Amino acid sequence: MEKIIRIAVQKSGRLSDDSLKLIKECGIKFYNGTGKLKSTATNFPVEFLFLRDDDIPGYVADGVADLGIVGENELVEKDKKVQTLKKLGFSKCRLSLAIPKGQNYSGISYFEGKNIATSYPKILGDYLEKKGINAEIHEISGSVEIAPSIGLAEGICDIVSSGSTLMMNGLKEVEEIFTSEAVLIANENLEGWKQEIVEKLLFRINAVQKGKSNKYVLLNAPNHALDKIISLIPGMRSPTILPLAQEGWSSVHSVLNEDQFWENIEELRAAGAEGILVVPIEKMVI
Ligand code: PRT
Ligand code: ZN
Repeated sequence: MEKIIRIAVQKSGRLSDDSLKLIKECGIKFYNGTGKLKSTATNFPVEFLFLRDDDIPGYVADGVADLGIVGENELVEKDKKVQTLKKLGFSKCRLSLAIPKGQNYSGISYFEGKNIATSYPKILGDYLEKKGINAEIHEISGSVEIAPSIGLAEGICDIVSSGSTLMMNGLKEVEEIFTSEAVLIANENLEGWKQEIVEKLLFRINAVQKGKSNKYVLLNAPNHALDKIISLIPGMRSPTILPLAQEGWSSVHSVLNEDQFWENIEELRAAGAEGILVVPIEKMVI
């Protein structure tokens, strides 16, 4: 049997595009025809299963899939035994409690004895227990935000991103109880050869992530300012210095974290740097 691992990704929804984008950025090619539930990569030993996100933690825990990409909210709610290998930085959102906007909110004790609609009974139940609040949890699978206006519940606990869904439904966010982003999860008992493939995949994901948070910086500087400028943009090992055609000037090339660039930009200019270019990096291996 050919040695390939299986990754479960969301078929269609808020995780799908970014999951597939990450896989493509890792240089993995596959055919993703509409309606297909399975696809094998052509240049990496991996097969994809396209599933509903709710099913991903269970499939990975059972070993039907070796890896999965899923939101932490879904992962914690499903409470399956899997390992989290990596935070992926996309599909960020929060799980919050919200109440009708006309109500006065006095703090978490507001919810004592109240009825709260949610699709996340476990996360909400754990939170309320930790806070010592007794409330009735009303589990519904969708359109949670309309529950208060139809008299089904006095508050809700749902995923919030921009907050506009809450606003459109006359609700206000009063407590953030959980923050979430997409994560790469794995079965807890991967055989050695599978782990080797997972390591290769993680190596690529790390290179993509590092590339995203770093920039390639090119600038021109008078030679007398080079020491100062090198100290501001030290780069991976050290910057590249190339002489310009104009006497007394050099071109400095370096790699640095985008935040570090913004922090140092004034000092760079004050030191005499000019013609500064900042270029995206596709992959970075250090
Ligand atoms: O069909 P399937 O079961 O696979 O998908 P799904 O409908 O259950 O999930 P989907 O695709 O909507 O979301 C997948 C994951 O994306 C979630 O589990 C979260 O981890 C993450 N995510 C990020 C979000 C949001 N942002 C989000 N805004 N999930 C849902 N929403 C919904 C939320 O439920 C609410 O209705 O968007 C609305 C709020 O958005 P704002 O911007 O108006 O605040
Ligand atoms: Zn779902």
